[in-house]
Amino acid sequence: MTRFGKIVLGAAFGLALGAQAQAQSKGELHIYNWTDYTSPELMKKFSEETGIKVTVDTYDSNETLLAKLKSGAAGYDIAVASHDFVQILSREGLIQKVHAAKFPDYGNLKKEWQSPAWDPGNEYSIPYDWGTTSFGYDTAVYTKPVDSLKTFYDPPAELKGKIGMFGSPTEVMSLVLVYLGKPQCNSNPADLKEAAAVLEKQKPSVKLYNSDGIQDRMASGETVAHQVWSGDFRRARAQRASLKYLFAKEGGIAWMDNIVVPAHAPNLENAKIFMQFMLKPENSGMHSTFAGYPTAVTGAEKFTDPAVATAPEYLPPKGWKYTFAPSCDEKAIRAYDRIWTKLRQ
Ligand code: N2P
Repeated sequence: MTRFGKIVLGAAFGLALGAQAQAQSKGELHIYNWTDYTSPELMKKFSEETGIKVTVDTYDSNETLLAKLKSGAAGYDIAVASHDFVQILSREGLIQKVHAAKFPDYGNLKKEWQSPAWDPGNEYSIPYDWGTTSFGYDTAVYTKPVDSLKTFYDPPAELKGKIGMFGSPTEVMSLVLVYLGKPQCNSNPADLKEAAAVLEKQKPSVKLYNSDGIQDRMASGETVAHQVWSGDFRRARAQRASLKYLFAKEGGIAWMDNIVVPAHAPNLENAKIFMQFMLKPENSGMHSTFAGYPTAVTGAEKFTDPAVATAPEYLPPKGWKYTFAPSCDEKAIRAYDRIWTKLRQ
């Protein structure tokens, strides 16, 4: 037998084994997602329908996701990144193109979310869900009416020492800039000085800076106010009825989270199957019910629990001002990091 023949035979044998293994299992999918953001029921449905076994690992912020992928962590097939980080991840070569516009159900995406500014042509990503960022607080502890973010940046006695802040520099900076009425992705020294001063002054009133575990801290009363994402706060409120999410007069931040595929994902085809699964209204609606956020998929509403879809946190009130913070340039990111490092000393 020629050398060539052996190789071909070897390959054929390998294929036969592969096909046999496939009959039992369609392989694996490793998801890296934010905490409290992956519905176990939905993953069960995905596995039942596709035969793909899912494992989930979690993180607390876009910065953690970025650092993890930058560190060369391999093994993840799916990650979820906010809109402003999709561009950073693609620029750094940390995620790969999936050409989502070619997926059969691509048209299920609402027109306004197709080909977004952060990913023209949806080459890298499909939107997962969107929400807003503000503060939520316990009206049983702080009983006066609240309409301003000032209550949390310059808090009254009742809230001192009991406030939770995010553990993410970009998310802490974007909201304080809204409070001050300053532009996002700001590297103007005077604006940054002002923002840093607000955060330094607030610091003695802050119990912790941590984006993980907010639902538990607010539900248990460990913190009585927290910087928080809208849908996560709804879930805390479901456990403690006196909680209230603030749509502040200064406005707020909005974000769209997106499903992306890390470079070198070991199960690229399964990752694409997952993305397509999430484009089905029924699955998207199940996700919405679990996480408490509207999604970008047409018809998902029909499958979203009405109690969730009508919750006050679910959609911002008409006329409320909110900003999708853009992806910042290096200069702003470095400036935010300096403020953050000093704040956390
Ligand atoms: C995690 C929710 C993350 C939303 N529970 C922030 N993009």
